[in-house]
Amino acid sequence: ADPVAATIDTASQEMIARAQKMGIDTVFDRAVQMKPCAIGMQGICCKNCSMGPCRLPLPKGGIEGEDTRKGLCGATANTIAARNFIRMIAGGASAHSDHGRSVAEVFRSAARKETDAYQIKDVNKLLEIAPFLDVAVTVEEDGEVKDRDVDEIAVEVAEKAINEWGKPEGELLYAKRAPEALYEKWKKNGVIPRNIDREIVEIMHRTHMGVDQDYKNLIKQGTRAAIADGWGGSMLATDLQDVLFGTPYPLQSEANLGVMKEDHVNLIVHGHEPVLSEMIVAVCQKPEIVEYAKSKGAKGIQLGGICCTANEILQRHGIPSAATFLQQELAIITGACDAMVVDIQCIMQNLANVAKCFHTKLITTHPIAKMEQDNVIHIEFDEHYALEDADKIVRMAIDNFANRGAEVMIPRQKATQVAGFGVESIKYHLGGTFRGDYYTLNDNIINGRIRGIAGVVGCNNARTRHNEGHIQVVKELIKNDVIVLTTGCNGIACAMEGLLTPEAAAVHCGPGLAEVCETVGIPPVLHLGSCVDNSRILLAATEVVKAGGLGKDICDVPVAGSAPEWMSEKAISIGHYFVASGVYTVFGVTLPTSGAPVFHDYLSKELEKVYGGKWDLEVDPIKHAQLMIAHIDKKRKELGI
Ligand code: BF8
Repeated sequence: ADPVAATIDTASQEMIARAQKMGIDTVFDRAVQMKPCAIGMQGICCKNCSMGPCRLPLPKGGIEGEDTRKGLCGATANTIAARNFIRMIAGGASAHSDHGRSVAEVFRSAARKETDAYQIKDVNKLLEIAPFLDVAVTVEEDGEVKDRDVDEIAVEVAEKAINEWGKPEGELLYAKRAPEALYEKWKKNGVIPRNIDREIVEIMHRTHMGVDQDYKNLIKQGTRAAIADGWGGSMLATDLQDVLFGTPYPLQSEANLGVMKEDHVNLIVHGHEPVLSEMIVAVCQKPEIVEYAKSKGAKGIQLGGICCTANEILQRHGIPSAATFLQQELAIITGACDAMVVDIQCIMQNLANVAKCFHTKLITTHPIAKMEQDNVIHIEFDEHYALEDADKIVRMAIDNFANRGAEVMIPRQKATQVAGFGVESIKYHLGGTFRGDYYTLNDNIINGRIRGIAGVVGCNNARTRHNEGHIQVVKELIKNDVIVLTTGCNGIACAMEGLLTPEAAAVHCGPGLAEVCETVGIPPVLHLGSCVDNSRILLAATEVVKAGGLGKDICDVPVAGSAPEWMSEKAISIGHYFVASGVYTVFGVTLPTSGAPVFHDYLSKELEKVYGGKWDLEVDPIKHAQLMIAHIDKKRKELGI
């Protein structure tokens, strides 16, 4: 791969070139060597039974007249594309939700006081979410209303929360956190999730050979599972993480490979669940551990994060973000990564091959995520021995410091970032006690200083130039006075570009947004955390509705969503719960629906009539942002502002 064509980031360009010189292949090289399957890309390859795979390519020049394509069983292109699409939702929703379940289980251990490694850090958040889980925070005793014991509330919240994954009856409790109009819409259309796991299982059933064959009915189940992700598994993950580890609040940090330090032990944590990374952070702060690192010749320990683990420990502790998804191999290619510890999701198997070329210890920690290569060390992380396990991992990194070769080369590039935003801090910065919580934000949207709100999120994808889409879309939005809420790898990309600083307002924003950001002292792009924290965007949008003046439902608000460089199934689930929550959502790169035009039109036109949100695809970043702005303007017009 040509390093400059592969990425806009000069630190990454240096590392790609270095890898090539050393004869080590990275994802950027593999993307050039292997082209994707044109049929699979269009979403019309069905391999759900062994009579196939049946492939239904779209004829060149499109379809004239009746579309007679069908698989052996008769499945049409629409059915196949819809099946594949909702299986992606099932994959994404299960990843987010299983993560949420792990957190809920650790939370239950903490609430029952079975572990001393985890405690309840944010009692306010616990009390705030309890009523949504049907847990009372007060009791009546002797005719008097009294506060209930917090420990008791915690145990009940834990049990009720875990119940959401598999309760035999009733409906997802958090569905009622949505604006009433949206809840009613879901109810009317029969898409309120029953429990989180069931909706995912039902997708696997419905897409089995010979079951659901109507693309509209298939996507309806996709909608129900996606809502169970966004307003269920992901939202519970976010909430319980906040209760356990603290609700994020704005703080300053740095981003990009340049956060690694030559004279420090560099320990990189990569993956998703903060249950592990929180413990690593805690151990690295212990004076005896720092002393131990010094005794081995290092000046200290430099922690860095990759992917959403980066976002989790950034938001709560200010630990710098070392890399986006596509830079993970490059972190090892610096030669300075003494250990990389991974848990689940977005971890490339090739890390093990790259680690073989250096001294880097690659450590897997999760029972459901192991690697086959023999240089990988597995230390299974057990929440009951969390600190001991974390201690073992950190010491392994320290002991490995002395084994570095001569080939250390850390790129110098890093940028300052202000991160740690959330529903609560937006309340503080753009709310006010005067007229409701989000009054200042709404007021500035109504008076036009802020044109609208965009949620720009998601992955990197080696099929498109690394970070180019992210940065161009975000810059175009803020230039046009649209405030951006970011999560996931988009957040890291924006941080690397310096967009997560208050100073970025004067340089990149339109006059209205610049004025608001400068007055309040916030960046024009607010980092809300990891991909499960997209639930924060849903709740922020709900707060906007509640604050008044901008309609009765999320679909009334001048808001749009985007994932310019998506690649994972999780992104499809997120995209779909955004759409089902009333958000116009544009994806870059490609959508696996192009081979089934009728199904594609259903997603990008018809769904809007049902939920108020719809899908769109636009590869060109500027046009992509302009589509979002046009939608925002349409909503403004409808509101008469
Ligand atoms: O959940 S944005 S590449 S890191 S999938 Fe993965 Fe995509 Fe990054 Fe986190 Ni989200």
